[in-house]
Amino acid sequence: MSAVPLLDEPYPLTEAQIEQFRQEGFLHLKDVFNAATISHYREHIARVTYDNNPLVGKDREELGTYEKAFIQVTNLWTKDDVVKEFACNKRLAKIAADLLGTTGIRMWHDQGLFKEPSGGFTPWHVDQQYWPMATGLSVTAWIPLQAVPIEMGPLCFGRGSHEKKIARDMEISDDSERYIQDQVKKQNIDEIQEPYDLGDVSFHYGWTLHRAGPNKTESPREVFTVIYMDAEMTLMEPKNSYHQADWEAFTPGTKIGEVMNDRLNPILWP
Ligand SMILES: O=C(O)CCC(=O)C(=O)O
Repeated sequence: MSAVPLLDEPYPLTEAQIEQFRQEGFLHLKDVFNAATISHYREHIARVTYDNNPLVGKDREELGTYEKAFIQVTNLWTKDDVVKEFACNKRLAKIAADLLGTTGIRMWHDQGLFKEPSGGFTPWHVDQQYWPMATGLSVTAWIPLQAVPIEMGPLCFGRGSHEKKIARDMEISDDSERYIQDQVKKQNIDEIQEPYDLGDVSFHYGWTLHRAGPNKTESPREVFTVIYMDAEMTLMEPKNSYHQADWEAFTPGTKIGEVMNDRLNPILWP
């Protein structure tokens, strides 16, 4: 079976699923891709991720909690045309538009997030504290390239936490893990952690609290993510050094107050 045509076919969402996403801040979807599609693109995503592994040559003992969590490579779509085909697929971009309720969707960036067999936990955090975006209309698609049982470190979400304004200025670290875990308990936020079957994809807002456990298996947890934003998203004035760094990395040609119409932010839907 050819993998490619499935990439652009719509995956219809029900009103109930859209409502659930907006209330809970995340949504876990089944059978978004078939095994042939994932295995075709996995090979290319894995090659580009390992070829650009920033941890090569580093002493594992010297790494901080965040670096121990995974190999992280961004903007794979700019490094390989086959990965670009997958990262720019219309199926996920249309789901992002339906969930955010926007007429158009742009790429913010993509990532390979590979938790090695020894990979540690991913501390609690919110993504959008890193991004100089003027509104909260951003969403990440988390796409496992193999099934992810609990012992491999799937994502865990704080239900409804995108509305709570917790730790919105905390970088991902041991401190964010401690502080957010404490707030999750104090504020009775449900922690939702589920295994992923091959073909599952989850979506979470940029302001949803999330973490992941360590990878206790003998195999790498290979995950690709695509981060989407409203096609009308404008660049806000940077409020921290991460905003400044991500401005330079992910939308360098955009000026403050402008729509992020950089060559790195193509419109993916419609
Ligand atoms: O894959 C992980 O362990 C963390 C991923 C994450 O934080 C994200 O995709 O926003």
